[in-house]
Amino acid sequence: MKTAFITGITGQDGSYLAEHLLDLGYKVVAMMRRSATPDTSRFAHIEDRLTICHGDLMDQSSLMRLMSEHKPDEIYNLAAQSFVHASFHEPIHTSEVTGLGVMRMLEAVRLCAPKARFYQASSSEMFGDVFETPQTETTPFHPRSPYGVAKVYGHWATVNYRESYDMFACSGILFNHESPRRGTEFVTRKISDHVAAIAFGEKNQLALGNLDAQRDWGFAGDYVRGMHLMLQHDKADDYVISTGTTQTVREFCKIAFERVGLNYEDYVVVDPKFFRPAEVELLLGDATKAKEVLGWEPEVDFQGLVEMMVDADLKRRMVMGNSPTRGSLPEGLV
Ligand code: NAP
Ligand code: G4F
Repeated sequence: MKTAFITGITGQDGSYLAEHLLDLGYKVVAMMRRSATPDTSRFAHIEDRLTICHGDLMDQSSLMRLMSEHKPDEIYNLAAQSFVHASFHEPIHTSEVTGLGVMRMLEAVRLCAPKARFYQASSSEMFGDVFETPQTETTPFHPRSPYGVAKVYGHWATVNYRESYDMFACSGILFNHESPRRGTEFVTRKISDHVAAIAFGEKNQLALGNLDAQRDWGFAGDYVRGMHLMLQHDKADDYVISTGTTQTVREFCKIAFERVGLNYEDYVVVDPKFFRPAEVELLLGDATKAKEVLGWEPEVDFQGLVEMMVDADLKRRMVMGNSPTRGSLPEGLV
């Protein structure tokens, strides 16, 4: 039985990847950092099948200890300070975790588990002020946030360790991917949760920032399959994972509100406090390489993703015995 080691198990992707690897028969060792208020809710349904361990991307010795102890076959480095907006307020912390944290992981792997295959969670945010559209593995980077800068560092550290030490190290350049388990600070989940709250009469308004930003949004459950496929190939490489379609935040709002029979224009207001010092205006990925080399394809489209997220936030309220006071429930949920 192969052992996979995941950092970032409390996050969105950690939970989907752990599920996928357990289904494939892996032993899954998953790392959490110490917290006074640990939140295991995203993986509670599979917790008894995981081996949970404690470590922190800020602490080199913990990473080396865990690599020596578990000697994993595959390592998925998903942990990061991943919220772009917060990276403007906490640029040093973001650089430490999201940038230097990757180097700490690579050193731990090089010294304590050099035969392991390593996956780095790189990001389309690295393209930033894009040089070309669509973006591919060869598009130059121009990051627009401390988060993006830190991800570029982590990406090149991964490439450098592959070239310097012959390590099997892959960088997955993943475009935005969402799900009902997405944090509510990110725009898609903020919208889906507010749509449900508005339908149930808990809220009257949704305040957002830049409605014209365009993103290539996919489903997290599809994207973790891509991570795993990268580590199964006979050659370590870098891959874009994306849907090849792009929509605005406004379009996300429109479909999400339509799902409950409401018009987004009646509820959405723009609040400049959600604007960023520098914005990434347009992301659109070309995942041809992942399709041709790995056989990876997304299964959930944009409309399906929005509806899945809104429905989940509606259902969460319905099981608590609450009833909607505005609009109408989607047919399948009535
Ligand atoms: P997420 O939900 O924000 O999860 C981040 C994880 O990192 C959490 O488990 C968090 O733990 C952990 N973490 C933060 N600081 C840590 C530290 N110092 N030591 C150990 N763990 C730490 O992010 P996600 O959406 O699942 O994304 C997974 C990865 O993919 C991230 O690296 C993200 O930057 C990257 N990525 C995401 C997307 C996307 O659209 N989702 C796209 C491209 C790349 P706590 O719960 O303790 O905070
Ligand atoms: O949902 P977001 O915060 O995601 P963003 O900045 O694209 O970053 C996400 O995707 C990256 C991949 O490209 C990941 F690497 C990163 O870890 C993260 O998962 O914002 C999306 C867009 C932005 O243009 C933002 O300005 O939505 C715009 N937006 C408009 N109003 C808002 C809001 N974003 C947030 N979070 N909150 C708003 O009220």
